[in-house]
Amino acid sequence: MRLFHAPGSPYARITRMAVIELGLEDRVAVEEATLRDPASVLLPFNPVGRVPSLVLDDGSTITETTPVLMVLDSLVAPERRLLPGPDAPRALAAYGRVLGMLDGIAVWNRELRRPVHERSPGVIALEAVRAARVADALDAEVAAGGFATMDAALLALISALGYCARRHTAFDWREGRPALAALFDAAQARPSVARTVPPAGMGGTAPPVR
Ligand SMILES: N[C@@H](CCC(=O)N[C@@H](CS)C(=O)NCC(=O)O)C(=O)O
Repeated sequence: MRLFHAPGSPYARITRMAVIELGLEDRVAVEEATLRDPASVLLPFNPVGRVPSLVLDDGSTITETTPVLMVLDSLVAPERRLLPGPDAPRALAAYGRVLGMLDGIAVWNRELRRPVHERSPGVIALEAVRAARVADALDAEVAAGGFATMDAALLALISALGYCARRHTAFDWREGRPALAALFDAAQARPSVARTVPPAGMGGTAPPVR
């Protein structure tokens, strides 16, 4: 299998961390692709052109983070799987919340990558408030003992916060959220986290957004 990613993508990072956590590095080749590039190696496999994209041995290409995680989980024993199911509603709710926060942060970041005169102050304000509101809730959940298990919710949270730390510094998520900060700092020693740290800066391989 081939997992296409971009080093700065927080969504792809979730799946790259999953490959390492699940011990699948000998079965999944992790390959870099350029984004918003008509010559990208990704486009023949995925016309959407987004990462993560997982190309299976039968030629199917699985896109979007959660379906990719479903396939990766299917390769390991049930007790090792990362995606929570409906039998674990708290973990499933946590995963959804983090993905929702990340979606909002991605919209916010996209605005900041536009030329200043093309930015929407309204969208930026809305997403800044949304991100702060979710981060406050997540900080309370962590303080109450949440996110204590290695699962997709924790990987998504570490990836979202790591994205802000390295590529979306407009969001000072640490301020007033000590539980989140402690969780994030403690996670940095895990090989899956340490080996997938995104490059600093907003640009990456993608051209500016218009
Ligand atoms: N909802 C998607 C989001 C994936 C996504 O937005 N990936 C970005 C990188 S962080 C991308 O590939 N962007 C390229 C583009 O928009 O053309 C998922 O869950 O995987």
